[in-house]
Amino acid sequence: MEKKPGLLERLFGGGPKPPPETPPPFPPGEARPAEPAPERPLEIPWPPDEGPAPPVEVPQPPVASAEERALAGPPETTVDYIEKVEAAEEEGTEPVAAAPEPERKLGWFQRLASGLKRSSDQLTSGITSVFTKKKLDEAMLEEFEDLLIQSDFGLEMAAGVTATLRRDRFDRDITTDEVRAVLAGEVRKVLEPVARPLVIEPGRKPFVILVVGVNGSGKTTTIGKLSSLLRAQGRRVMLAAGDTFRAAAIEQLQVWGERTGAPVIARPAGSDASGLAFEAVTRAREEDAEVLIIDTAGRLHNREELMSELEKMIRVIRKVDETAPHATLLTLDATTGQNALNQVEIFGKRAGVTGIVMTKLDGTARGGILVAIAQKFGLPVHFIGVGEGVDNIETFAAADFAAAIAGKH
Ligand SMILES: Nc1nc2c(ncn2[C@@H]2O[C@H](COP(=O)(O)OP(=O)(O)OP(=O)(O)O)[C@@H](O)[C@H]2O)c(=O)[nH]1
Ligand SMILES: [Mg+2]
Repeated sequence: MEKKPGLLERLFGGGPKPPPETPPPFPPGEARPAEPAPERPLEIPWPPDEGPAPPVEVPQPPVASAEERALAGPPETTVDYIEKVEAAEEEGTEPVAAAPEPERKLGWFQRLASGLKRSSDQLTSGITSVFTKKKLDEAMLEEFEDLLIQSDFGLEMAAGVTATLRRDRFDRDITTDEVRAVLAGEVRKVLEPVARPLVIEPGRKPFVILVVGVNGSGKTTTIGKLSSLLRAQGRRVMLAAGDTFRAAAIEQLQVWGERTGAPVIARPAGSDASGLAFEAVTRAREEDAEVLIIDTAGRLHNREELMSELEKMIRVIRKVDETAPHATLLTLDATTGQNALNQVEIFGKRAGVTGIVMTKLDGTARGGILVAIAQKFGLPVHFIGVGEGVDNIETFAAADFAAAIAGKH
């Protein structure tokens, strides 16, 4: 299979540094000792070995008025973000890549293919039942178009693939393998521009990542997986339990923090989420974290007051660092199908989403939705989630995803 030049090298190259096994003590609340810190490997004690730091009361920031908000300007656009990422990539910045060990790399495609199995099985059996005759005719093309629409690829993609087949193969012999190859090729073309790694810009410290999405879309789990990847790269990571609604949500993040060696900034359930975010960015800066990942409460994109609350959180984060959040990731549950398109649209407008993580691709036959989203919005897709475990995250790579979903193993 042909690959984008150097992609694997970019994703897997340069063996990652393991996090320190037994971090020396670093009492919570105390300032980090000022010592010269080499970029890697990490010698700075991180995280504290006494568990997450207790909540610290900080003055609540005043809420920005409408005028202040207008002066602050619109959130950063995707184009700006892509330019920044390209600049960082040119500088040789290491992207966050899912592949901590060499063994992982060996089974990479197999793991991706098994994660996408339900989608590819549905397509494969559909293709087998549509392409029953040797010569390609109009009826087969129409049925194939319907199959792609039912598999959530979107109208445009379905029409595009069918048009390619009609143009190149009409009234000629065709095998199901050839159909799969054409499908994989068309999917790849659409996905290639959006398959962009998450790059931690070196000039931004802490690099603040805000994670947003509807209820249960996989925000907290994705944060745990990302924390693990970043820690495996030897980075100092801090997490913020910005879902202050539920005690269980705070505990869930604290467990991920403990598992991955990242301190968690939390406040008691019911606290103000913006205040927590303000504290987290302040603490991450004071304590020299490289990456701060802020969890948020799940919210339906059509609940106006909850979307306003998210905007407030972003405004308050900007009071500490006007360039933050540096990445706003939207987690999308692949099992929700077409509704994901509305989520991208509204979270994109209200929260300035810079990249997508599509989760639960392992649990659905609707993986085609990722292609529909790529085609409609062109937003970067950084990762896909293919299971509940800490390792069940894959760096998004267009050609591999296309081959896996088309069942072209
Ligand atoms: N199969 C599968 N399950 C996943 C994946 N990602 C998350 N989950 C599961 O989906 C459920 C919800 O995940 P959470 O991470 O709690 O989702 P959330 O967006 O934080 O949810 P709220 O905080 O309630 O809005 C959990 O049971 C996760 O284990 C994935 O990629 N594959
Ligand atoms: Mg959550």
